[in-house]
Amino acid sequence: MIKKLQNEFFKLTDADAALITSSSNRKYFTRFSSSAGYLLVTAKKAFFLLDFRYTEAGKRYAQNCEVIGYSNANETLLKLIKEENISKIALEYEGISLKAAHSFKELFKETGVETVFDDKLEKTAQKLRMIKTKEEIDTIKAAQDITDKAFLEILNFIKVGVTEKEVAANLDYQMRLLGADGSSFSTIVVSGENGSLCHGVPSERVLTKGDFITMDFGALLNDYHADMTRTVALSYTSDEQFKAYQTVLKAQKAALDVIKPGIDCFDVDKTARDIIEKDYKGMFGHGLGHSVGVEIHEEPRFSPTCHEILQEGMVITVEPGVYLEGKFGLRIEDMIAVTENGYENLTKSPKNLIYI
Ligand SMILES: [Mn+2]
Repeated sequence: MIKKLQNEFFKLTDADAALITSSSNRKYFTRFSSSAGYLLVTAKKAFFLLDFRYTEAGKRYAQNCEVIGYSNANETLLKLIKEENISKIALEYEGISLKAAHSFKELFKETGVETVFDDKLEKTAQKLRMIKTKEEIDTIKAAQDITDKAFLEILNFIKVGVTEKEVAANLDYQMRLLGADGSSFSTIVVSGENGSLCHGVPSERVLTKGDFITMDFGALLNDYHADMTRTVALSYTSDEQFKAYQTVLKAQKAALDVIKPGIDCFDVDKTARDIIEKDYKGMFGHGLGHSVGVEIHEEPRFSPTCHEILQEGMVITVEPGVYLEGKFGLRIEDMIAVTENGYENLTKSPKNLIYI
């Protein structure tokens, strides 16, 4: 990954080094996750500065870089800058605080080193991260496999009388038992009238007959995220619920049908949105999907504002929903990988309406 960054970035810039501070880019380029650290990249070399908590593990697991332990980050950075004859350093654009950007600028100025504030480093990293390697896709597949298995398990747990919180806890537990490192994000379980809260927090609400139960969850594995949503019905559905479900399913299938390299992300979103808007105007207020990788939400997106063109190797969710305020809501989410001629659906769970 670092080789790719070196090849792409130093063609675009007159900086002779890049300082990567965001945890997601550190993780992406070194395959090593840490809560703090600095990755200094030049055209030929890469140094990963880590504090005592991570130095030994970093030396063991971080890839394509030299790990250097530090007790004083600034001193170690300045020493390296001198040794490598660096005169101009690029910082990231997003993922760095204004405070950190200013203090780096001041620090570097002391030694006559210029700081570059543009978005080239950011954009290069983003472009690389959009296209997943086979190894990355295999990791996401393994994470999704755990997620699918946890879904089958939870179907045995859901019954009248259990709470949303209990369902969420059990989903998390099942994913852990199946080998996940954790959950990709705080598991969402919303039921009944809570279902219209797309990203609602699981509550003490007790499941009752006639509920739609929406579960949005995913396993985290080796720093890669899985993400899926299913809505199931407890015992029975009203005509209104049934119709809404069929509409969302139809919209999702239609969107999936247009996915292949060369298609504008906007058009995939529009395909699903047009179907839902016909009967449920204004009730599908979020984007159709987002990419996943070392972060749960990455670029590109299936949304009314994203005009990125689909390419082989992108991994994106397709998650239409309908939310009737204070009544019920539902969402169906699959995660797909764009292939040479179309896509592979990484989510294997059934999506015809399940009654428990
Ligand atoms: Mn999602």
